[in-house]
Amino acid sequence: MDKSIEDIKDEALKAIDAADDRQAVEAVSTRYIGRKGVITQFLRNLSNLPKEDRPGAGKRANQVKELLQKAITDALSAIDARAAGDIEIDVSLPGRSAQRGYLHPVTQVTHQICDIFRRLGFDIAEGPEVETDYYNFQALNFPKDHPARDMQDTFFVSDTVVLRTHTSPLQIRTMEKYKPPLRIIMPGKVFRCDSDLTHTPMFNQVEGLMVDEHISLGDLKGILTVFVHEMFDEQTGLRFRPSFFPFTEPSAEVDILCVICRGEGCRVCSHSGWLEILGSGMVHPALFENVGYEADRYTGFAFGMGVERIAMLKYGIDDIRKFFENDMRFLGQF
Ligand code: 2NM
Repeated sequence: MDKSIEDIKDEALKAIDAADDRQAVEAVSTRYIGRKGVITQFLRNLSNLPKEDRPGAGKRANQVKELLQKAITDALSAIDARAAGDIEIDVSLPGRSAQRGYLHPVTQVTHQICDIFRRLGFDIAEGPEVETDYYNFQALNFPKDHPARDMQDTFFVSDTVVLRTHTSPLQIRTMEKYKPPLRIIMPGKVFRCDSDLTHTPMFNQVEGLMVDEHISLGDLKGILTVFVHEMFDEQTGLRFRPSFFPFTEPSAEVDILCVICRGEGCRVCSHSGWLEILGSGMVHPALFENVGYEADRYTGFAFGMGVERIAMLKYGIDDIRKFFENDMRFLGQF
């Protein structure tokens, strides 16, 4: 026997230490603890030793084999860890940027609308999306046989409970709770059984209400003119067109000069030069009776608009359903 087991151990450990990649470590492993390796050879040659020395030397050889096995495993893990570490500290790689969240365009436009009215002294009110027939229709002067109540337009939860078709029920609830003067604005989801290019079964509305003594159609026109100029721009003309709503008398729809052609006539405005953006009117005295206001003392105006429609006009979008498809390439543009 030319080398002692301790010499073999020291030599192997040195070789493992010097090996700086997986291939080198594996070569050391094969050379020392492989099937034809130095230790196997050493064990085979035990018979050359004096009989009494054999068990001790055999035991020691197996201990050294185990020790080398562990040193090799450790060396391999260290090499792997170093490789992983190299990637983490590669300062030449571009940084991983976190994606920043943003508000849905309909939410942004809702905020813009509410901000304009807040500056005009309106308070924000919010309320239930499931309403009774009384608040959604009856108190608002919709007669029992009004077509809006029809199954085709309204989602019924039961005979007397509906998904609100507008946010107006909240105006009744607010008037029941507070005396005039009142200036409130109500953003929220509303539901109508309807679906095409310009209608979805759920959409967002903002309605407003102002009640006091001596409120006139002039106040309605003034407030809505300021709103249009702030929401679009000062050059956006508007017109009030007579209309009908059960809860207002007189009623008017408000059109703005087409944002695309500025009145020349184009596809977007169906060659009329005008775009309808909201409905409005003077609150019907029947509503004041229903909430216990003195109908001969107070007057008020109210209006309602669809937020998606305003957003479509503002950004030139032709299909309302784009707002609800959640395609980030579309939503990310706002
Ligand atoms: C509209 C058009 C006209 C309206 C009326 C009221 C209430 F309850 F205060 F009388 N709220 N909203 C109203 C009036 C809504 O939306 C097109």
